[in-house]
Amino acid sequence: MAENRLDRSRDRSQPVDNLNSNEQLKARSRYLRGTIARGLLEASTRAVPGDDTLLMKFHGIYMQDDRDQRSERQRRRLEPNYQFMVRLRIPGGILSTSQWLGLDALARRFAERGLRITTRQTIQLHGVRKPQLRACMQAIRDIGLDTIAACGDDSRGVVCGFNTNSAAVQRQVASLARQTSQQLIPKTGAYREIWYGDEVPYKGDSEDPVYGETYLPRKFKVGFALPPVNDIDVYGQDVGFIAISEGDTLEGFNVAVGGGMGQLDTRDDSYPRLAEVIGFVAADEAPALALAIMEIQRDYGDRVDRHRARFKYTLDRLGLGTFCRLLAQRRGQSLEAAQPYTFTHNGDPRGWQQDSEGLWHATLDIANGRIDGALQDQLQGFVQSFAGYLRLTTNQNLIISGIEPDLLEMYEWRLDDLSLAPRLSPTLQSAYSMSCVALPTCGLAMAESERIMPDLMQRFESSKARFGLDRVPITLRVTGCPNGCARPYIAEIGLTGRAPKLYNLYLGGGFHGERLNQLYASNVSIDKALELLEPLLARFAAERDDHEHFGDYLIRANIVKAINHGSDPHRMIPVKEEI
Ligand code: SRM
Ligand code: SF4
Repeated sequence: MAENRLDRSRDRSQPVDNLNSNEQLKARSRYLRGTIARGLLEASTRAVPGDDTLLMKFHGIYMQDDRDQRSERQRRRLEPNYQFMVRLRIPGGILSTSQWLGLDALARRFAERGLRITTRQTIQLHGVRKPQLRACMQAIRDIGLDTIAACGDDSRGVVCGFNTNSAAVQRQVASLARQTSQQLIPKTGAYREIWYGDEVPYKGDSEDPVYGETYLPRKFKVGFALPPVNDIDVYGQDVGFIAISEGDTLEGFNVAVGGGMGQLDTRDDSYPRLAEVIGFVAADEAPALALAIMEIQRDYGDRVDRHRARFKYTLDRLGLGTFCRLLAQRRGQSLEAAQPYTFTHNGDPRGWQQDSEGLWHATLDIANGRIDGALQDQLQGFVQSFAGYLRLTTNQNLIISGIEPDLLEMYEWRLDDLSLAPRLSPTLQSAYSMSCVALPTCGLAMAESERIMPDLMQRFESSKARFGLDRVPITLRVTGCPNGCARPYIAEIGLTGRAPKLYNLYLGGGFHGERLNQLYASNVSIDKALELLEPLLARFAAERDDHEHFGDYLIRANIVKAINHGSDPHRMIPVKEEI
């Protein structure tokens, strides 16, 4: 092997026999083709064959079934209500008005649950049926978008934060996020061949020279944050770029590596981890650096035990020093020392914001990112006569962006006319709460998440109000299983589903996403979780220091212990490895 790889990784010259079944499937898929094209034509079922469901993820598509209907359909001896979730690739979350209207039309024509803004600032369409999948994918192409690598063992949607301090820096960082996505996505002709029906000559091993036939051991996530705003939760990314700027000049990025949320409650060697800052890189080198890090994960990631295949585990196995040495070898130089920065904000801004060039932007609060029914119509009505652009956020909201000052009043009226104005001023708690999709579409959900949020929010807000805490933001995130799709392990309060109606309660995360929380109670109902929170909120209200956050208080009061797998942003590690 070229570089003394660890033995659970892949030597590309060797067969895949000893690797896990996903690796073997990728290797025999002819660069993500499998039998997808044939399976789509099979009229006797609304499903696609087993192997193809895995391969289709690389194309941004998940096979699901309506879990609310499972037992009834089983009783009637019908196959599950199979349907597909289509996830778009929208690096940085920016859409033109015509793309928004195109997606809106697509959702009405092909999907069943409207549009869903995700925690990685893209759109998911749920409930697309097999016979319409191709038409749906071509309609997505026709509005200038695609779904390449929105899922699968590859580089996922690249996220980019939002900061109005310098519009020039914002533009540069957003552009680098797009370039990074473009550089990191798979290049196989399978996508065009299967979904668009293009005739693409098969190029064998040059189909995807960077990835090779087994792609990555697991998903890989890159994000760009613009301090002091940590809206993207940069420490939750496999690779996080933290913009360092002076006025309108983007100096470069501090680089954080090894973040990730997913864990299995059944394995001690599985854990959420925060990314660690390892150095600084010039701005235009960011896409190439992301690629170099991804290639290390490709070569050193665990391809035997899929549960330990994420980059965070590779990093812990290699050790940070060895990883930095490898990176320096591949780049031909070490990273420079990390530069100082601070995060003072998490979540999205509420309401109207003016940027450094005078343009206005407004965050519309979209509860859990779900846009259907009346809300879908209202937004369609607004966007039809809107001259700016749209920005999806990693907190599942929608920002209407780029409004000229002389049009501001007109848009305020328009939002009012369409009953959208209240979304500019959600309750403080709502702005800091998130939940994942979970039931009925997510095949991995063990408990409800999105659907319990309205009730949970109301009860939690009443609790806070009882102790005079209604003006104190507390990050609250709920997921239907331990995978952590709403990044619950960095919230001040995290609830993760364990079984129907039962959750693990985690407390003490850092308000700015800088500290992991800790398990406080296992397998509790929502009622019990709220009951456990009551005395803590009471103590917090009575003993709180000025501007102290709930998570910080819980640590100070020794109610939970601070833990950090990974980085403490105040402990930056300027790594100067010799080549
Ligand atoms: Fe996720 C799997 C939804 C962000 C960690 N995630 C899933 C699947 C596809 C379930 C499946 O594999 O069958 C869910 C589809 C549900 C549905 O019906 O739509 C799903 N994840 C989501 C979304 C839609 C949650 C949301 O409510 O917005 C987010 C889509 C992001 C996107 O646009 O790309 C979403 N998922 C995340 C995040 C947050 C992030 O990336 O910032 C995480 C934690 C960060 C991380 O990756 O560590 C996350 N999702 C997972 C995992 C656990 C990965 C792990 O390392 O263990 C799984 C399960 C897996 O991959 O095996 C998963
Ligand atoms: Fe599904 Fe679990 Fe992710 Fe929620 S956290 S969307 S239940 S995989």
